[in-house]
Amino acid sequence: MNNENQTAVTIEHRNHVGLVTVNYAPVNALSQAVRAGLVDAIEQLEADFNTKVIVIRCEGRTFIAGADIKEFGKPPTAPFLPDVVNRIEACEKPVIASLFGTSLGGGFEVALACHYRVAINSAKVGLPEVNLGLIPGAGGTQRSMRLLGPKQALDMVTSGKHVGVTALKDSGLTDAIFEKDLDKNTIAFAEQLIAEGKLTPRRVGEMNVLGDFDWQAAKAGIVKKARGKDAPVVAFDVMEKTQAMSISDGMAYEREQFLILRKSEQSAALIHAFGAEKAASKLSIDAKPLDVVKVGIIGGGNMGSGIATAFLSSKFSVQLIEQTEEALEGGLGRIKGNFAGNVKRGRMSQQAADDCVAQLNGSIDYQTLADCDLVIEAVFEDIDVKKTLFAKLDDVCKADAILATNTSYLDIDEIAATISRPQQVVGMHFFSPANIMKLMEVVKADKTSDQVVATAMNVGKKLKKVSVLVGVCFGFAGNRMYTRYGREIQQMLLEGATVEQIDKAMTGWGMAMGPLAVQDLSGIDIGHNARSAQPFPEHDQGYFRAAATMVEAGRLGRKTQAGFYTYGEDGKPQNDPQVEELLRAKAKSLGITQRKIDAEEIVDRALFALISEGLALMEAGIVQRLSDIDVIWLHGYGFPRHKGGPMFQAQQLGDVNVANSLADLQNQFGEDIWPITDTDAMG
Ligand code: T1G
Repeated sequence: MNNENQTAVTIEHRNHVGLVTVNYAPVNALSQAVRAGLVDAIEQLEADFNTKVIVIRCEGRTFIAGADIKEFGKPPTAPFLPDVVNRIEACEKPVIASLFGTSLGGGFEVALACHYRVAINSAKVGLPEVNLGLIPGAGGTQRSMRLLGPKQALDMVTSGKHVGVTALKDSGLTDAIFEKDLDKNTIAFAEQLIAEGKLTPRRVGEMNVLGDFDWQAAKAGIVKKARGKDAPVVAFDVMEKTQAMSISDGMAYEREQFLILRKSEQSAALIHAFGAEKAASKLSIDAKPLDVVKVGIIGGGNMGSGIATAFLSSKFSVQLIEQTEEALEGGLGRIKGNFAGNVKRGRMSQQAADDCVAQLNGSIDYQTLADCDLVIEAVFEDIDVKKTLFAKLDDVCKADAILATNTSYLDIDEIAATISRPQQVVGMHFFSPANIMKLMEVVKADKTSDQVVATAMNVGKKLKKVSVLVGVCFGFAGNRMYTRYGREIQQMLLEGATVEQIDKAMTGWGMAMGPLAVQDLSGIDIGHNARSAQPFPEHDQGYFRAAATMVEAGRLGRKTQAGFYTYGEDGKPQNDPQVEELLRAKAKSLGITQRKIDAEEIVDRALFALISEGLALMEAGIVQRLSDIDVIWLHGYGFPRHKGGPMFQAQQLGDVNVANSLADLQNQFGEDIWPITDTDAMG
């Protein structure tokens, strides 16, 4: 063994049990040192006369969590993982995997190659490769269908879900599940094998795939769920094609398909998304977060009650404030309703819901906020209303309380400037429904202290949100880009693209919903009323004038059964010729000549609007990194994860192509609409 292998994988002897320990922080990923160390350890112990049974166990927080993502993109180095797992399986002495934490991907493949698996009851296993645009590349498809059966294996491989070992008990995954003392119990299990003379290896690779499984019936559901992602469909094809093959032929075909996906743009995008999320959680400041236990939430409307639900679900205690007893009752009712919904949908037990609701209190008296560590306001979007409210908070809240606003657009610097402790003010911008949507923008205002920023980010982590740090500007990062995107869509409507064409082009490209269907859902009048507070920019003919036309015609969206679409009794959107007529007339009145616009132009312009605004945000220092923008779009706006995010798309095109395309758009539509954006940030 060389030095690194020696520390990553070590051997100890406990009587006749050989203990192989992987110790490679943070998650025991299968780096070259771990792979080589495992092979060396198995070979040494196999040759060791005294050793009868071998245990593979890990130090730290988890059993092996998969291939080492840091090695992706680098030339592969021997020993390759398929050879490592095959070497473990081929071992002439029984090998036991001792599972805890999350045994994922290559880590689960190692476990499947062992002859026995024992686990602590909280352990989870999974084949999450599809989340990285891949399929298992070291026998995961092959051994899972042999051991767990095709149905369970297909479900795990194509969904990437982590599954608890207790849920897989009946499928024969584990030979023992322990409630505590994993190491002690694993060694006892090994000693029992020795005592019972069970010293022949049981190889999953030598099993046949059992059951008369209807593969074709399963396919349609997998293709539908994949929603444009290639990997789950490839996984299905691999498993279906290889089910009757030998393990070596099956693994060869699996590896071939794995290597093709390794080079795909989807995989690059998904791996980028994983890294971008990890990077977004990192701060360049070094401040210790404050403890937050009790949280005040002002406003029990949809947003406030969603935020309260999120906090209660993460075991915070919540004090809800409303203006009247009636409104308070309504807010408390909405929160309790969210928990009842969770119980009904099987997301949590009645007891767990009751425990969360027990931490909820409400009042119309602001004094009850005096002992809150954090207060978040989610009241009406009006700067004067918010200033008055912050003045009250300044009076009643304890000195180190963090005072947060959930505003989507307003100037937090202006709000903070009106109170005596602007360093305590921060934006915590949740997305609706706040108890479901993963994204939270943490908005650092001019005077916000580092400690307050660190605390808000830490709270986001506890809420299991994806938190991204942004700076103050109109709409912060997400909504500012969303406005630019929406504006471009609106202009294309006036230029002659139809509602259906736009939505189809964008969903066909991968967006979760068409932008116009989204407008209908949220109510066209909401944005329109907010925008109408200012005069529409004269120079910008596209500026949300299509939306204004709909509102003027009383077409406010789903709530009036008519918006960009008309909604029948069944609630399904239908195209309405009246809409085209209204838009044609509007275009004519603005002197816009309508023309045919194809799907490619729609997607290009929508995407370049996002890219252009994203680059501007980076230049203005509103975001810390370009990849933070991708995280915001993946988690707040339904951007397809397998496309990585708007800035990943830009990077795929390259800075020269992006600069050229932006220059073309500027020539066509003018500098006011397509201002010069610097592509330097793309590096
Ligand atoms: N490789 C390298 N580093 C990893 C890693 C990995 N696989 N997984 C996590 N990390 C780092 C992560 O960047 C972070 O680093 C730290 O560990 C803690 O992570 C051939 C193709 C394991 C459930 O997809 O799902 O095997 O930021 O903050 O919430 O078939 O990380 O501290 O510097 O997320 O407790 C399959 C992905 C690979 C697992 C832990 N495996 N990871 O969650 O902590 S493909 C995965 C996770 C494969 C074979 C193939 C989670 C976690 P830093 P964390 P966490």
